[in-house]
Amino acid sequence: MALLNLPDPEQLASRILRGVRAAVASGLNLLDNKLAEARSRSARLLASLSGERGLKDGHLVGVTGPPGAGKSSLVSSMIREWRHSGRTVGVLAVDPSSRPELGGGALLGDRIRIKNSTYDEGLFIRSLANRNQLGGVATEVWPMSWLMLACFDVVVVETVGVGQTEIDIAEIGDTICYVAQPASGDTIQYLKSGIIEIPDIFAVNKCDLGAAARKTAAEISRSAPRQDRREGWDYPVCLVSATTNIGIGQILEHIDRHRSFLVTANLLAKLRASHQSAWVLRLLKEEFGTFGLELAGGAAVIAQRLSESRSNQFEEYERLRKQILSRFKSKSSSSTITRKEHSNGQTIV
Ligand SMILES: Nc1nc2c(ncn2[C@@H]2O[C@H](COP(=O)(O)OP(=O)(O)OP(=O)(O)O)[C@@H](O)[C@H]2O)c(=O)[nH]1
Ligand SMILES: [Mg+2]
Repeated sequence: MALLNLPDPEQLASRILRGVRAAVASGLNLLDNKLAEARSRSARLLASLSGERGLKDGHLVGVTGPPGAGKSSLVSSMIREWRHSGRTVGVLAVDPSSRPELGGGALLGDRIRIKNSTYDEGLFIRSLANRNQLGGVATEVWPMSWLMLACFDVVVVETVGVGQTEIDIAEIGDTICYVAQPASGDTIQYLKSGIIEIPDIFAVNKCDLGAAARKTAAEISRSAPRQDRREGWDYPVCLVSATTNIGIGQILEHIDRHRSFLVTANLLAKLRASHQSAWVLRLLKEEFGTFGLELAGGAAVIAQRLSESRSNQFEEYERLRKQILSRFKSKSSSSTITRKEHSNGQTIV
């Protein structure tokens, strides 16, 4: 019965590509559905969407940083500017459900919603409770952001930086923006950790507070040089204030400049393809475990196959899934035969 309620993926894709908001919402629900049939339809949906926009359009921006740094306020201000310039925006706000002060609900998007309260066709916000950590944020969020990329010019994923999620966001976004809280222990911790390697742009928010913000910006600028620095990119550190609207234009310029940098350096398509492969692997592992991956040749072989695949990776995911399932079946039927032989006494000497 449940299958009857699942949408036809190809029809849904064409409605999403036309920007029908109800279709976007229904697509996100499908991606969120863990039933086997829903997963298969999700892969078909993503494959249909990818065909149109591929690996080159839109901009996927990850915004991360410590709790209360002003990520949502900053995203709100950025949305206003983007909408002014006529760009459409989709937002996924990931809320760790373990934060009791937020009542465990999905509330991060609320501040954005309140600030941009007038109804706007060109803005779509979805709050996600980070329901479980199985597979991390990226497994759930990446396909959703991919779907939104099919119909919005800019897609923002906001996550609270709590260790692993920062690593996860690096596997989702084209451009990662870290929002720092002035004079905060979190930022110092951050600078000391290897996570400093992840962001492309640093925004020290609340610069209306004065010296504390300038000091934090200087600390970030002075911090250890990145080992994996991308040649040609300058990792800007800027002072902004979301509430008084200082530096918003500047941060948007950096965000656009980073995208142009990726395109010019021929990195955007590669980055997205590697994010896709990582997601396919994670999903297969979540669904079938290490044993399942072994049935398809093991993680290294699958990663190789995905990187060499000329076809769409979502279709490749479907093929791998079917391959693993059929090998599961043949394994279990061959073990049944062995048991029968034993019970017949034929193999017992
Ligand atoms: N003074 C000042 N306060 C700010 C600024 N930006 C945000 N705030 C305040 O900082 C607090 C947290 O802002 P949020 O935008 O909810 O921060 P967040 O990082 O999204 O918080 P979480 O999602 O809960 O982690 C709020 O009280 C904001 O009003 C700013 O530029 N200056
Ligand atoms: Mg927030």
